[in-house]
Amino acid sequence: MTQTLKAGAYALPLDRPLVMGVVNITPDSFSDGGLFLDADMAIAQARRLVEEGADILDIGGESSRPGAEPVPLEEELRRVLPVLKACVAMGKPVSVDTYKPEVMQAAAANGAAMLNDIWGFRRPGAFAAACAAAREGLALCIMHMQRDPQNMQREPFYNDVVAEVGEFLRERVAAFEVAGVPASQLVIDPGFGFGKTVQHNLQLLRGLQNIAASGVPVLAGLSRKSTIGAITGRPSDERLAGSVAAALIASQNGATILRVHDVAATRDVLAVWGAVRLSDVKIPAEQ
Ligand code: HH2
Repeated sequence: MTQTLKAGAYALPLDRPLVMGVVNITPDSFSDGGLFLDADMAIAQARRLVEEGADILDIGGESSRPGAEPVPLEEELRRVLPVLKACVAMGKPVSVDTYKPEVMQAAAANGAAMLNDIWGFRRPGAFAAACAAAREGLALCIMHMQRDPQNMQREPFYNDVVAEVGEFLRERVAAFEVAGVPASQLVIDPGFGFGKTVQHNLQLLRGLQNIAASGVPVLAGLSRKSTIGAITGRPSDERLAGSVAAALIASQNGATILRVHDVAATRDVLAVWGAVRLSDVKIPAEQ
């Protein structure tokens, strides 16, 4: 039977990787900062991503790039809520990227299908807010981060990054299960680039199967990140090919949700992989 992720009104089948399109309503995100700060621009971008085939939208009002400044609650709500409402009306599940319990609450009340927390719901009040949202049917994405966005890239250290990140995620899943949230509403994410060196990110990508072995769906976010830049030598707006390569490898190694800025290209790459992997894919008649 196909595994599904329960996310708000949606039951998302996980028999093929899902593409999560990113909309950052921020002035300072590392790859698209300032492009969609205006609500109308953000909504237009979300519509574009849906047209390109996004299965899920992920909207965020605070950048988490290394050294980013926290955004006051009122400002985050002001950025996120109008865009959330418009995206919900597009008929796709919408995830809200936040660590603030008040934003989680507002997201649940305004139709979000998922909460995505780079802190793994460890900030004060976040776990309780996430459990309450899960009782209303929302999915929760638990991400691993070493330290915090201010300090995370100052000499990250692990004895065994795959084992330690896997252990952290298993513990968080267990905590939610004890609190009554079923694994069918949970997603785990190793947090590429969050308190990790390029080597750590590569080890995690190589060892992703170990993290996926827990059976909880894995989300991977490598799109345009500095690891792709370090490998290719390219600035963030020229990392498309590197990013889709990383998304493909993540899928092959067990990721079922790919968080990306470039939806169309990612879908094409995954379609080719799916056609090779699955014998029952319907290919249009040859031209
Ligand atoms: N990466 C970013 C933000 N949120 N959430 C999850 N679950 N996984 C990720 O890898 C992840 C995330 C950073 O990317 P982006 O949103 O493009 O940049 P910024 O944080 O600067 O807005």
